[in-house]
Amino acid sequence: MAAPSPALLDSLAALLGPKGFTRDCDAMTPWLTDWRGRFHGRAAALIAPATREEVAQAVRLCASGGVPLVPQGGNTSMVGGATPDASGHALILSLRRMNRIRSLDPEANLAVCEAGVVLANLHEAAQAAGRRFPLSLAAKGSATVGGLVSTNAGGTQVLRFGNMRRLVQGIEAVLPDGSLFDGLTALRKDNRGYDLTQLMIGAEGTLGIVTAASLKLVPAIGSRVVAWVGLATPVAALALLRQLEDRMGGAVESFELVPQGALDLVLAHIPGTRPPLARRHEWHALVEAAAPVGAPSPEPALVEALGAGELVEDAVIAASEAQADAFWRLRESIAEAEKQDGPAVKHDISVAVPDMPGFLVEAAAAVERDFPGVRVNAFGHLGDGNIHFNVRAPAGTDAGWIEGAGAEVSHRVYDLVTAAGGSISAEHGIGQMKLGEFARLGGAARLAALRAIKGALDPAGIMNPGKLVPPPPLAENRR
Ligand code: 2HG
Ligand code: ZN
Repeated sequence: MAAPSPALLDSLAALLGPKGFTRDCDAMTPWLTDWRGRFHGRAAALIAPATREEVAQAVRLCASGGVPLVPQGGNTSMVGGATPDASGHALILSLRRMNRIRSLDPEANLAVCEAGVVLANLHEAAQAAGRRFPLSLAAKGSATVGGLVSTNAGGTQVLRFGNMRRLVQGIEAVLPDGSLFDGLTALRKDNRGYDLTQLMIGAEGTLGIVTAASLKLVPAIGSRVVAWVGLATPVAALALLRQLEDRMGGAVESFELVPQGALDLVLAHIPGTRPPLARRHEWHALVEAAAPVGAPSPEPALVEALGAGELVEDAVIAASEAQADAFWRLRESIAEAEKQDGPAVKHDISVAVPDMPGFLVEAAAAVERDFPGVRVNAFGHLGDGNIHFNVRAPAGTDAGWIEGAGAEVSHRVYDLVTAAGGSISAEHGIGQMKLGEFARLGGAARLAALRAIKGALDPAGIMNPGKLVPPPPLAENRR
């Protein structure tokens, strides 16, 4: 792939103006490294179009010069999905200036948002209109709609409302040749062949640039109740979730598993945090149940359900919104606390929900036995069968561990996941971090289909190269 010529850079600068084009090192530096500081790249320029027409023209210019583009929103990828390679040939295409909510229609329960709308801003706007966009994650203050779409983001409310695939009604995107696909439809039924919207969701920017999405809204929350629960085992945790669902149905919106070790990390590194329960427990669950405006509060049902049976070792119900937020802060700070603590390898994995408790315990024992000194930190979305099976380096190890012994740990974890019929990427995508493991374990049919789709839509390979789609094996390359 080519570096942009001076003439191409001049054309882009003229098209986008000083707010939309920079080659200044200081301005570009924050966007050349991922959130975790694991991947570092270089770029020939950072472009930030303000409209879909500017995106389309910029893509057309880049396509004519064979110049790679790396789309970027909030730069919160966990897998290096928005970081360019080291060649310095790519342009970062930031969507952050496209941050308008074009419409928010409470009657239709739809919000049309540009790609750069920050998730927390969408939450606020929906709430002001008596609605809710029911997808939430720790990075909500920076993550943008385009990135959420492009990674099929999940988070802490998937249990009830599903991930982005379920919440996106349609998208608008600039395809690799610069043409504009307008799929911002309000149609609930549409059978015109392949579903391009679904194809672009989770494509990690490899098939084009998502410029806007039409997102489904649900009724605003009237009342919520948040509980912190102490438990002995992940088996008990999943059994409790099923009990709560039996008693409370769809009111249970979140059920997050937190081991004592993860809580300890948060308490050690995140200022102002306190343990919710007096005693230590091997495992904890953060539970949230909610009801729409006008419906009875779910609190009595949750209190009763937690009090029944033997599963719960101890539990506390948040007495105020502030306490509920404090419980959530504990959960949402795990990634930050783990980062501050030292090197770790992350494995964002899934297995069938009923298999997860057993997998979790057995895989942790196997990894800790085979790699002495490492510490498994497995937490997250138990009800979705998606756990962040992270493995912390032995105490005192430096960051070099990640690429060395850490890579062997990952290899082992992914083998265990694959043997259990699971996925090596449940939530964060493949990016550049998992490309090698995806090539190894993705399966011939899946990988061939991915490469064929990529080749058909982006034959020059300019869209986010080096992410998601592993190059074909060498033998096929030579043919
Ligand atoms: C979460 O669920 C995020 O908190 C981050 O997906 C997970 O840090 C991680 O591995
Ligand atoms: Zn997660």
